Amino acid sequence: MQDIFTRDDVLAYHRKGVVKISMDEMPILTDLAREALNSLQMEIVVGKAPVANQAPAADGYGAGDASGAAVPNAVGPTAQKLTAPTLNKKPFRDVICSNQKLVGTFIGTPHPVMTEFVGHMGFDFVCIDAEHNAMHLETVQKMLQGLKATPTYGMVRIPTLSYEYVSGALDIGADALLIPQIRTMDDIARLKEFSQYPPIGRRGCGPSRLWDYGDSIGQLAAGDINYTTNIVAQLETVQAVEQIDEIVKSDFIDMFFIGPGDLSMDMGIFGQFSNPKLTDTIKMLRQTTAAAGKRLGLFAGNFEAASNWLNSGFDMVIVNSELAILSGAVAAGLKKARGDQR
Ligand code: 3PY
Ligand code: MG
Repeated sequence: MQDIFTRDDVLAYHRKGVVKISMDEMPILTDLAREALNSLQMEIVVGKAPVANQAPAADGYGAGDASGAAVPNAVGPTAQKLTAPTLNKKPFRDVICSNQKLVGTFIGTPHPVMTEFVGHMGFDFVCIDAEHNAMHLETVQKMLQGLKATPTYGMVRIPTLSYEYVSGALDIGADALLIPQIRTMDDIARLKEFSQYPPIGRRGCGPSRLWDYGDSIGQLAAGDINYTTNIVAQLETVQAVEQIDEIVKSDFIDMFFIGPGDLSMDMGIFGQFSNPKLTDTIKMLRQTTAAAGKRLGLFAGNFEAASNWLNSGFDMVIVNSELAILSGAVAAGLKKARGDQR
């Protein structure tokens, strides 16, 4: 009798870095198993699979080649792709660097229930905002864990440009980092150093959540070593705007993101979102980033503004925050319930 192969069976092989599952005869696949095989780019091979695709040694590295050197367990298309943080999702790199327009929202509530809840609402990603809320990396990690069971990606806005936050937030499995308050080329150089593995930068590697606590760290040797590192840099200071021609040349930055609140404040016109000084600057930033082949996102106060920005050529919007959306919905609902009497 044929075996029945479930999604859990696929995931168990995936966790071990197996790309081609070798079986004596083709099992009966459940719909979810078929879906998981497709999304993880895995396949079932009837007969013997190549040695390199067999289950790894328990230490997360293969037994070694003839010279005794350790070889990574997984080779092939999924070798560069993450397991823990992006389970059942394609790597965020394939999304953020594609032509897909992205819609997200900031998360200000420091709890995994909120990311889990919002993660099922249909946003492409949420941005856990550790710049403006009281949450440190332990909390952010739990929030990313809450998101794991959802189809939504997890970006993290770190509070300061430091080795601890950049490397730490990547290690706990952020699909992308949003970096606020970039001002100088020195900031860009430090960001590069902190976020990229050698020889490009000096980020250390370790058995973090990003690498399944060590189980999949062998993948680091199997392809583009910085494949999982997605960096979005904010343009929200006058200094950064003045140096935009240099800043856009940063090849390790995957997308830029305008913060109109801070930018307007730095320009001395805080909150004047229709002021031509601000709107002309935003236009110039769109043109300059586009000419450099860079993607550009922008903060939107509400869904209508988000739709306008996307229709006018922006690649990504972060629509306010989950708390602001809740607040707006409650205000509108109460007004309706009370017949607009107050
Ligand atoms: C700003 O408007 O300053 C922002 O950072 C929005 O995210
Ligand atoms: Mg800002």
